[in-house]
Amino acid sequence: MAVTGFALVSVVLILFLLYWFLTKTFNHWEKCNIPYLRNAIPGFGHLLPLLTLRENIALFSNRVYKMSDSSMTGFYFLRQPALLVRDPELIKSILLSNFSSFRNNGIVLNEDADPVLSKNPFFTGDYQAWKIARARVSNNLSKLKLNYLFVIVNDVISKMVDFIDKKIEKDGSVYECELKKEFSRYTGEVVANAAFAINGQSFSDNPDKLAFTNVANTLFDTNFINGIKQMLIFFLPNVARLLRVNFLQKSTDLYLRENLKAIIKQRKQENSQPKDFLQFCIDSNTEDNIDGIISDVIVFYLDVLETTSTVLSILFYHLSENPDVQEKLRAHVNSVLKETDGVLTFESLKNMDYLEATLNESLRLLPPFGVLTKFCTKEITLTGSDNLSCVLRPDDRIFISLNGLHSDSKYWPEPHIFNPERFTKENQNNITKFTFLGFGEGPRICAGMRFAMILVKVATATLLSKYSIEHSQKTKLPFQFVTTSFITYIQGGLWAKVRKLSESNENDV
Ligand code: HEM
Ligand SMILES: *[C@@H]1O[C@H](CO)[C@@H](O)[C@H](O)[C@H]1NC(C)=O
Ligand SMILES: *[C@@H]1O[C@H](CO)[C@@H](O)[C@H](O)[C@H]1NC(C)=O
Ligand SMILES: *[C@@H]1O[C@H](CO)[C@@H](O)[C@H](O)[C@H]1NC(C)=O
Ligand SMILES: CC(=O)N[C@H]1CO[C@H](CO)[C@@H](O)[C@@H]1O
Ligand SMILES: CC(=O)N[C@H]1CO[C@H](CO)[C@@H](O)[C@@H]1O
Repeated sequence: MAVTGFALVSVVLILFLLYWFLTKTFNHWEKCNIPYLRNAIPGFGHLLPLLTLRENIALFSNRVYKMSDSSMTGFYFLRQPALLVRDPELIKSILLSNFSSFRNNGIVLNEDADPVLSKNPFFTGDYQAWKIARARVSNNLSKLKLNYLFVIVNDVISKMVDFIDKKIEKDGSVYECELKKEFSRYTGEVVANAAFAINGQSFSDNPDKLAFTNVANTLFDTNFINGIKQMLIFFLPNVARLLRVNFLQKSTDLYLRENLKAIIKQRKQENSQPKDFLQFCIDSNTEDNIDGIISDVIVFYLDVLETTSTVLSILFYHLSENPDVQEKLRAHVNSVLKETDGVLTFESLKNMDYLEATLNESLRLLPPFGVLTKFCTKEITLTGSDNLSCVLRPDDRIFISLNGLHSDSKYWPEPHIFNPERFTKENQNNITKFTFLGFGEGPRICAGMRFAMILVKVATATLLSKYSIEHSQKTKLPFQFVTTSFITYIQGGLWAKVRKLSESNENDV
């Protein structure tokens, strides 16, 4: 009897202690006097919809953003206090003026499980490691090098034009296509040509099983397994470390490695040094640093292939739905091209400011990364414009919702309307600083922004001067976001019809 009583008391005590442990941090925001989300679940905080893949981090942050009006909203990331920051002044402080308190992105990959990806500046945790990784990318995308890459990009887009022409010929007068898939051919081939020095077979309907294009597509597959992997890496990094979960599939890693080794060897034997991204990486690494070369190349691969094709698909979707903007943009592009006798040059891209405005407006409406996550790295007191004030300590997490900011009518009149005029020179002063974060801001702003703009401008200028992009009924509305990825993907894809402009139109150039 006494023994059972003792056991019972012990169990109750243990449960009590467990409950206390799992919830003891949950009074943090109350104590700080910051508005916060209610109903935190012991041990999980507010992450349950994310852990069960019902919502991704971007949708979650957007929902929290829309719940209140205050400069910050607290919630619990598992047991850890986390803060969604809404106030542009505070965002400026985090991304720029007080960067030293927020040096780390919230996602750090494990070096053992992901030897290559962990060297990507985006995923490096340690400040020194980040600085080195960042310098490498920046150096290797210097202006001179972009000039060389432009030649490759231009060559790839002409292959895409041939490809589309064939499709249009075969299908009759229009080619109806899923835009993300089509632009992955373009970005995939740029990566294959510029970084792997191979024909990626991206513009083939029947690529070899081992062609670059097939292997590349395994990486960002939005299947359930990848969803679980990303979820573990982002939200339960300790579990991910224990299980040695890797972001880059082993087979993809192996394929990339083998190919690169073979190409590097061949270049050495033939003593050839073409001006492409791979050669920049070879030149700036020491002889035997194959891991360094590979990781540099793969930074390029990830960011170019997936992000830029997503951005292009979103941009072209908006153009297909907004024929008046498309007409204006085409006229703008044609007038710039006219100055160089219809030939697209590296220099002429600089003059396509309306094209850049259209890109930014498209990024505003549907940013490929819907959220920025940061770790506090040094204690700091944040005070919002509404006088809310809170002390952040190292390891507290910060979230900035791009979707939330970009669709807030406080900063963007009629936020759901696609209107590139917002970003033109005349109107740029209307934009509240730090409310447009399509590329991020501050020291960790997208390291590939200039190259991304080149990729987008070359594709858009070339395609708009040859085709009209029209509405397709195949896009499923209203948008349902894919929840198994942190990148913005729309269920069922973004569709459009591509029609060749009549010769007379083309001659207007
Ligand atoms: C239009 C396409 C692109 C968009 C919208 C985009 C957007 C972004 C955003 C929002 C970030 C995070 C900034 C932050 O954490 O504050 C980022 C980081 C980064 N991006 Fe891009 N990106 C694009 C294309 C590219 C390309 C083509 C490259 C490389 C060639 C690239 C390389 C990087 C790198 C290395 C980082 C990490 C920077 C750091 O943490 O220091 N991006 N990008
Ligand atoms: C587009 O956004 C980028 C990043 O914020 C900025 O540097 C650039 O000036 C913008 N361009 C236009 C035309 O608004
Ligand atoms: C914040 O505090 C300052 C000084 O204490 C005061 O002047 C200001 O009106 C307050 N602002 C708000 C929004 O309460
Ligand atoms: C920018 O502000 C000016 C003056 O306040 C206004 O006339 C104009 O319509 C605004 N432009 C946009 C795109 O909101
Ligand atoms: C707490 C803190 O360091 N705040 C600084 C953030 O940045 C602003 C602007 O540069 C400084 O004035 C603050 O002192
Ligand atoms: C990609 C790669 O970029 N590698 C080199 C870039 O430039 C730096 C020099 O700043 C080299 O050290 C990198 O290896």
